[in-house]
Amino acid sequence: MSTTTTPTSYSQVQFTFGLWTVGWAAQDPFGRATRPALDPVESVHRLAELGASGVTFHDDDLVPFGADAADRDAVVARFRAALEETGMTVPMVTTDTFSHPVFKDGALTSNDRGVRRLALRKILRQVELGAELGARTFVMWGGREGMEYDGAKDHRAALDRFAEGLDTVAGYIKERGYGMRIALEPKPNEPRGDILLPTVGHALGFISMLEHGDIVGLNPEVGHEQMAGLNFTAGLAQALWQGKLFHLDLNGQHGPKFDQDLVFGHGDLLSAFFTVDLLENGFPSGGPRYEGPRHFDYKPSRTEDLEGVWASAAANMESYTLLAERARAFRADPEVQEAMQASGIVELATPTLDEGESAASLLEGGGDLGTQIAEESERLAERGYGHVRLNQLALRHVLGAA
Ligand SMILES: [Mn+2]
Repeated sequence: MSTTTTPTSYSQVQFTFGLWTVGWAAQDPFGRATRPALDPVESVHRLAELGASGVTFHDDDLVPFGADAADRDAVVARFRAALEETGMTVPMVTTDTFSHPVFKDGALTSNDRGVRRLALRKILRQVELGAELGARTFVMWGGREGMEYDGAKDHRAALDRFAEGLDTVAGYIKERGYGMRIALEPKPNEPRGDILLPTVGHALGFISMLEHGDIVGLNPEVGHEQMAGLNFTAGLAQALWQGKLFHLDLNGQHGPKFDQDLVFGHGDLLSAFFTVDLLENGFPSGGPRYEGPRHFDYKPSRTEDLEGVWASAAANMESYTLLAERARAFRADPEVQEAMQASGIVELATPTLDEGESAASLLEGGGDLGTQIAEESERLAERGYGHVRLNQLALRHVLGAA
């Protein structure tokens, strides 16, 4: 890593990591773990040294499943001490409602009412711990909320129960005054054949049906959208536009295949560039900005030893930092600004109708409408937009050739 691009030189950007990322021992459906389990306290120290500002975790990542109250308190006290020693924060927590066999048919949407009630208690218990540690965001990834077969769910009832569960948690957060917001994490499939709320768009639509939807937003993940062949930056942009980008998961993915969870920037690099461009520079026309942590949800590849784990954690921050530098230079480049002007990107921010103009007045103007539309279409169709030129300028900046 070169000295000018160490993550710590960009202290204004908050980099955070899930304990389950570096802590993944690399077991997969075909093979055993290739690395030993990591002590969360060691991860806090190592990540702090590398320049991260915080960690996030599922309940069971920190407190072993089944631990009694005394063991839990001891684990939390030791973890807290590590946070205080390093200055690391816990801006987000989440719940594991997918590992235990009890969740094989889902958690909040299991066909078994007893499982749904148990899931809620497990989730609410983690809300308490999150509040205790000052978390502002509570992520909910419904990894098992889904099915392998279309006939396995009554979808109306499943969506009702999903909404009921989320409203119960959101209502509790409000009632207790925790000031926390829930962020749903869409994923199209894996581990279930199909998962409910598979994309950013599905989740945004679903939130509009909730009673407490005002504190429910999104935690979009790069790879999850790309697994569905979707444009991650576009999904991120819509969540931001709707005031629903509460958190995010950065990683890398090579198109529609299993969830790779590669290092950020190691998948679709140009897409990663435009993601960082949006996060660091905002929309070209201004508007809402994402101010939260840059959170990495990746897996150090199974081929890596522990040294490789820490190198991969640093690689995420380096990728982001390098892309942020390139994105700043891209927007500041007069040639890029001119190309954006020429391509109509600036003009897109101008409302389509004039002040006081209406749909009816748009139709007025005399003459034959059919002929007018045909003539104007010919005239307006002559223009070129120059989007290819603009993309080549982006590529030059990404490659450091601008
Ligand atoms: Mn993933």
